[in-house]
Amino acid sequence: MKTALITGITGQDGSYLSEFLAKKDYKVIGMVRRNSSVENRGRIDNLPADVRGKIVLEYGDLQDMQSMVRLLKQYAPDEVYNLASQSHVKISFEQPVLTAQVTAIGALNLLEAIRISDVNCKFYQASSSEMFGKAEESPQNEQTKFHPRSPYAISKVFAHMAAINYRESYGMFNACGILFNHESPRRGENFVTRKISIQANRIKRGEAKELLLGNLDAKRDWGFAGDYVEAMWMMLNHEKADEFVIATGQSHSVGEFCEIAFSHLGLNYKDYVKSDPKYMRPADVNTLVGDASKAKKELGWEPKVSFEQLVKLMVDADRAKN
Ligand code: NAP
Ligand code: F7E
Repeated sequence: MKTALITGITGQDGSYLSEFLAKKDYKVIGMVRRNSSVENRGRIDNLPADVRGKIVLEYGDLQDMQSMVRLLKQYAPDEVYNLASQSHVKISFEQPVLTAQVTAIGALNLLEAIRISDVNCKFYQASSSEMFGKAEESPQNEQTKFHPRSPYAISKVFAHMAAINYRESYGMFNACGILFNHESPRRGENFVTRKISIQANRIKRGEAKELLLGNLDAKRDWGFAGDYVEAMWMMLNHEKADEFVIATGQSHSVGEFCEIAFSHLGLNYKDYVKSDPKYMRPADVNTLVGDASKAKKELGWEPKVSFEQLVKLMVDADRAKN
């Protein structure tokens, strides 16, 4: 039985990856940070009992290297997935230093913890399409130049380059997945897709009258999180540590997401969606679209859920919750 250590296990991807690995008969060690309530463990605690039974939660923090050395020594994991981060782009403008401490230095702390503990493990870094930012070419692939547009994206570039540097310097098996936006019914409620799927349902039920959003013209390459965590595992089980873009190859605007979500509920989004400067960013990324042909060729990875299916499954999941 293999052992995997996941940071950020309580997040969207952490829950899907845990489920995926548990079904492959891994023992999953999830690092959780101390919180005044344990409610943020809902995504893990709601997993089926046979899956939950293979997951052990342990306290630790990306800002506390000692806690990670302890876990690495205690469990000697075969694979380490670094999914933890301050992952909200707009909030990174409000907390730039904290974002850098967690998302950039936190990743370096973990790489150092692995190096110091001398554990023979493979390492996955959750890199992001936000690193391309104001992209100079379209679609973006592994060779596209980075032009990060937020404290979050800058931090991800640092962590990405640190993982590559530790591979080149110390021979560590460090793989970086440059993942484009991926969503699900477990997506955090302040990311745009989930905000739309929740509020469209509230409007349908007569509990709300409008949906306030920021930039409706921003375009993203949105896929399903369940498809994307499989790519993480494939990268660590590939013959060589490398970088891979993971994306659908299709880009849609926030407005298009609204259109499908509302029409799925028999509503016209134009009657409800309004733009509010509060949700605008000091610098936004206008359009991103990924070219995942390397992942397809070398890993055999392909997305399974289409954009329209994704929007509808998120709206349906939030409808079923009430
Ligand atoms: P998420 O839902 O925001 O989850 C982030 C996780 O990081 C949570 O478990 C959070 O714990 C944990 N965390 C935050 N600060 C921490 C710290 N100091 N120490 C330890 N854990 C900490 O993010 P996600 O959508 O699952 O994304 C997973 C990773 O992929 C992130 O690194 C994200 O930046 C990156 N990424 C995401 C996407 C996407 O579209 N989803 C695309 C590309 C890259 P709490 O529950 O306690 O807050
Ligand atoms: O915004 C626009 C917003 O916050 C998408 C993270 O997982 O994916 C995510 O980052 C777009 C942006 O995701 C609202 O301006 C309009 O252009 O859902 P988002 P993101 O910023 O793309 C990348 C790949 C990551 O790595 C990140 O961790 O939608 N938008 N109105 C809005 N966005 C939000 N959140 N809220 C709005 O009201």
